[in-house]
Amino acid sequence: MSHTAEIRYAGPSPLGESGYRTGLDWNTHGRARARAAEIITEHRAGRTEVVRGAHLLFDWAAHAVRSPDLLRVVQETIGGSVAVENTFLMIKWPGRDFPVPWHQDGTNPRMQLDPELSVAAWLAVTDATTINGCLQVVPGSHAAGYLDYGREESDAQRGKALGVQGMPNGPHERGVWLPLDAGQACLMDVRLIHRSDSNMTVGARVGLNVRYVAPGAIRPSGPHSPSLYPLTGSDW
Ligand SMILES: O=C(O)CCC(=O)C(=O)O
Repeated sequence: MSHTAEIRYAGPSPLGESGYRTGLDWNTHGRARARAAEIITEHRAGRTEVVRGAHLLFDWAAHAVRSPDLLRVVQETIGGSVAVENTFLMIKWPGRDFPVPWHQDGTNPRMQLDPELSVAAWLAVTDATTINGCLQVVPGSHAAGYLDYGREESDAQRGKALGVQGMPNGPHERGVWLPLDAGQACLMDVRLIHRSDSNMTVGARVGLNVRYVAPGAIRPSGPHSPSLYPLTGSDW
């Protein structure tokens, strides 16, 4: 089933021409790796791949979303009042087919995010490399605004991801890999097109995806609005 973007929101990004920013830390390398070891131990038996709302379930994730370096830059980008709209913990296990198709974080059948008032973050809990499934982004792709998308064809238990229509099923000639060490993070415009590959190594890759919003960022498609998790400010 395909979806047409309700509002395109084409235009410049609060994160500049590339539409993304690296060089941020959400934790020390050692602490992030120690956390990853615990997560891997906890989820190994069930081979859990996606945990939605991780900030509501795990203390470490609730702390991670408010880590000072990250939150400072989020506030510089979208303003002083910040809430978490959602988080996804993603574990790519060795030997599992788990590519994430090209997509934009700020649009789905339930809502659209205003790109001036929202920003996505990806936090490396393990190291993320080109071989174990780090992100690949298309710089500047935010400028065209939201694109039409459809659900991927997959029978994986984790559910079907949303993919931008007309994108190749794999790397893109204009794509840039964003390898990160455990403890590092990147910020992305919510319209930036990005993807990741399956993990081809023998160890698990763990990442936390966070969507931050400012008041007024969410345009719901139906009667239900997501419940927000305020971090700063009093306008909620
Ligand atoms: O963790 C990944 O590999 C991809 C995550 C992602 O792009 C997302 O959840 O929006």
